[in-house]
Amino acid sequence: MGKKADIGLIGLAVMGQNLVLNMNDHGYAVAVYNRTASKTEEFLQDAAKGRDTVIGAHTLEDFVGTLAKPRKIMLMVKAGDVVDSFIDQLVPLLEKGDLIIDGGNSHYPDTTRRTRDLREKGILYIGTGVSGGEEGARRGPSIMPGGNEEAWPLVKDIFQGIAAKVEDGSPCCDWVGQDGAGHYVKMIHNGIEYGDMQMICEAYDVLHNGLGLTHDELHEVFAEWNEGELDSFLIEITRDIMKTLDTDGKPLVTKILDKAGQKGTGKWTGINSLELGVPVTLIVEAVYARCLSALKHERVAASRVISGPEKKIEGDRKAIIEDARKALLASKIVSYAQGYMLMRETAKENGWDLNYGGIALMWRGGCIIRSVFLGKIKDAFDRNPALQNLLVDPYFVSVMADCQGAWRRTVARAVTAGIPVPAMSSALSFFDGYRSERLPANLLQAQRDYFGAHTYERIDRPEGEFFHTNWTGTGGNVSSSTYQV
Ligand code: 2AM
Repeated sequence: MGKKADIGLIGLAVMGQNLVLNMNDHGYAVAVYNRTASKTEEFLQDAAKGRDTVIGAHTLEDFVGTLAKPRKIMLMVKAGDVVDSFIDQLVPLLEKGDLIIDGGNSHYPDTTRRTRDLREKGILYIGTGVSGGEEGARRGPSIMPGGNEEAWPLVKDIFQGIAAKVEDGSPCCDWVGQDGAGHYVKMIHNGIEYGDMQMICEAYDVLHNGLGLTHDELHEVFAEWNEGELDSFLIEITRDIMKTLDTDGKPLVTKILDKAGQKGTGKWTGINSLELGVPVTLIVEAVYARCLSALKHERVAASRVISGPEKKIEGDRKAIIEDARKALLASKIVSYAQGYMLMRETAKENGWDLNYGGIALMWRGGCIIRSVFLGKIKDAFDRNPALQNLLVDPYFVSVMADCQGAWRRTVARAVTAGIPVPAMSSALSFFDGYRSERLPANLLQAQRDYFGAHTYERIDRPEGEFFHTNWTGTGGNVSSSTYQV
C-alpha cells in the first residue's frame, strides 16, 4: 500500500461511518478501526465499497501504522470509560506531537482532564462537539473543537472542509477554546435546543388548544414563521410535523403520548448554571417541563380533581398569532442571552478564552438549533467582542422593544386561560428582572439579617461595608458574616 492515511477514525457506528465518508468525499484518505472487526469489513464492503482511500485495519497497531505523521486519530465511540480505554491503548503506539480527537458526547470535565493528562505525555488532544445527527455527519455537521490549541492547525482544513457552510461559504466550525471548551459548548447547544423546542411547544399549545387553530392552519402558520426572523430547522420540522397524518388521516402528532424523554445534556446545563449562580431560567424550565410531562399518570389523576379555566383564548386570530410569533422570538432572545451568560461565566471560571461570535457561527448551520437568528448573534459579537449581554446589544434592544407588548399579551392570555407557558413566562420574568435597577432583594437581605444575622449592605454607604441590625431588640449585635451561599 502506497499512500498513508491523512486521518484515522475509530468507532464505526453510523456517526463514525458517515464522518469517514464525508472526509473521504473531501479528498482525505481515512484509516478505520472498530472493536468488532466484522463491522469494519461490512463497512468496507458496503457503504465504503469502491473507495480505495478508505483503509481498514483489524488491530490498533496496523491502524496506527497506516497513518501519516503527525498521526491524527478521531474517536467516535461511546462516551465514558471507552474513551479512556482507547486513549490508554493508543498512547504507547504514538509519538510526541501525534493527536487524539474525541468526537463523541463526552462530558466536558472529562475532556479537560484528558487534554491535561495527554499534554504531559506530549500527545495533543481535542474534544469536539459534533452536531447534526447522522445526516449532518454525512453532509456537513456543526463541529465545535476545543482542547490543546497546538492541535488545531493539524485538523483545521479537514474539519472546516467537512463542516456545514452558511450562505457566504463560512464553515460551521472554528476553534472554540481550551480544555473541554468544545464539549462544553456542545452541551450548551443541547441545553439551548431544549429551550427552543419547549418554546415552540408552548406556542403550539396557545394556538392549537387555546385559539383552536387546526393542524392544517398551524402548518401554514409555521411555514410563514419559517420565512422570517424565526427561520430555523426546528420551526421547519414543526411545520412538517403539523401536516404529517396517521394512517386514519388524523394528524400523527395528536396520537403521540405527551410524555417527553431526555438524555441528560439539558440537565447538565442546568446543574452547571446552578453551580455558577447564573440564572439560565429558560433552559431549566424546559428541563422541568419535560419532567412534568413525564408524570403522565399523576397528571391524569390530578386533572380529575383540580379545576381551572377552560383553556380557551378568544379574539382577533391574526393578531393573536402575530403576538405568539413575537413572544417566541423575544423568549428565544432571552434563552440565548442566558446561554451566553453561562458560557461567559464558565470561561471565567476555567480561564478559557471563548470565541463567542465563532460559536454563533458554528451553530448557524449543520446542527439542530441552526437558524437565521444566530447570524444576528454573530453580528452582535462582531460589533462588540466584549459584549456583556446580548440583551444590551443595540439590535436586540430594538427587537425586544418591538416584541415586548406582544410577549406580555401572549403570556397574559396563556396565564388567564390556564395554559402552561413555563419557558415564555420565566423568560419574561427574567427580562423584567434584568432590566430592573432595583429588585425586592432589599427585603430579602433584611429577612436574612433578621433571622440569621447575615448582615446587609446599604444604598447610602459604599459596597462591601456590612451592617447588622438587632431587629427584635433581643439577641445582641452578633453577626454571622462567614455564612456564604
Ligand atoms: P462496537 O461496534 O464493537 O460495539 C458506538 O457504540 C461505538 O463505540 C461502536 O463503534 C462500538 O464498537 C464502540 N464501543 C462501544 N463500547 C465499546 C467498548 N467497550 N470497547 C470498544 N469499543 C466500544
